[in-house]
Amino acid sequence: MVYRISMVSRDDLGQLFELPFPVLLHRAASVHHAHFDPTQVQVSTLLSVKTGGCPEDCAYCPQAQRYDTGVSAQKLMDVEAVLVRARAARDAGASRFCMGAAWRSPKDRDIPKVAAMIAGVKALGLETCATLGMLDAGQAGALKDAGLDYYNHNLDTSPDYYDSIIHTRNYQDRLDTLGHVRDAGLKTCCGGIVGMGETRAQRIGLLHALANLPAQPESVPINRLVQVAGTPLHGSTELDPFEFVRMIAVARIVMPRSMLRLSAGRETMSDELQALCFLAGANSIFHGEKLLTTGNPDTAQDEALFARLGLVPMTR
Ligand code: SAM
Ligand code: DTB
Ligand code: SF4
Repeated sequence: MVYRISMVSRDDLGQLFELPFPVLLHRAASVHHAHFDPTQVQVSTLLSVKTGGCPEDCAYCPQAQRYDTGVSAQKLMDVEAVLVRARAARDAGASRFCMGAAWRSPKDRDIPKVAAMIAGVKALGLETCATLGMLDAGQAGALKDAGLDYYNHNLDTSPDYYDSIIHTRNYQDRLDTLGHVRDAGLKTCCGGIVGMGETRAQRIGLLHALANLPAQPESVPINRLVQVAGTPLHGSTELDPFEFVRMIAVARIVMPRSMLRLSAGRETMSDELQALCFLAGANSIFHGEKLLTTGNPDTAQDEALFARLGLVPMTR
């Protein structure tokens, strides 16, 4: 469990963002080296176990039923089919397997099947993560009992930008789920998305919310918006790539012990930009041709990048 040492203020965060780029990267890399082996990057695989047809209105999401994005709704996968994919991920070098479902929240009747998936993936020796929407205390406990290591539930953005992005559940709902996750003894995977038209102050607001949770999340995914036609955020102004690196660097400095995941958005990043993200403290990627519904770099391209940079997949 990672406990917060002291409050991180918005002013502190603002000052970090304003540091000259080489100074900021040096600070972030120093923090990274003090807490992790900087040559190791965790390789995770994502699988959408229940795709599309989601009733929520998250403005970035291709799986929301209400947007015409070409994603067709599918029912919850069978356990054995999930395990086939998990075995393949393990054989391709993944040490972590994350199962995602396009739900507002799971129904209690879904939990036994999801629990069987988790137990089966865990038995393969993989670290397990699930992201299924809002949970109540009983559901969080059942997932823990099944062998779940991490639960992913993102704050997504700053509290003061949230209402521009999602209207079907509020920030407090997210904080409540994160509380149930912690109380059940699960590790928290919680981050957000940048490049949604937010200001730097709002990116700072997201990091402020994450770093000051009652316990800092053990895992922090930083997603760069994948713009999907049909979603309200399609056509958003692209974020300056150096601002994205700053986001990673500041996250690394204020959450020194968290796994920092370079998550969605890698498909449109250059190798050089990804290298800067690793230098700034990112130490996990999703591997495989697909995230949940959108594309990800080719496996061979990632392997070549690791070789060129002298990086190795983290072992458990
Ligand atoms: N339905 C569950 C929920 O929202 O909590 C779990 C799955 S949801 C797809 C998991 C996360 O994926 C979201 O919280 C969001 O941060 C990220 N995500 C979804 N669409 C994205 C996109 N187009 N670009 C970047 N990140 C995205
Ligand atoms: C997270 O923060 N990023 C991942 C994971 N958690 C589940 C999901 C990214 C999804 C990108 C859009 C898609 O592929 O549908
Ligand atoms: Fe549904 Fe999750 Fe997508 Fe929001 S992010 S629309 S809750 S699948």
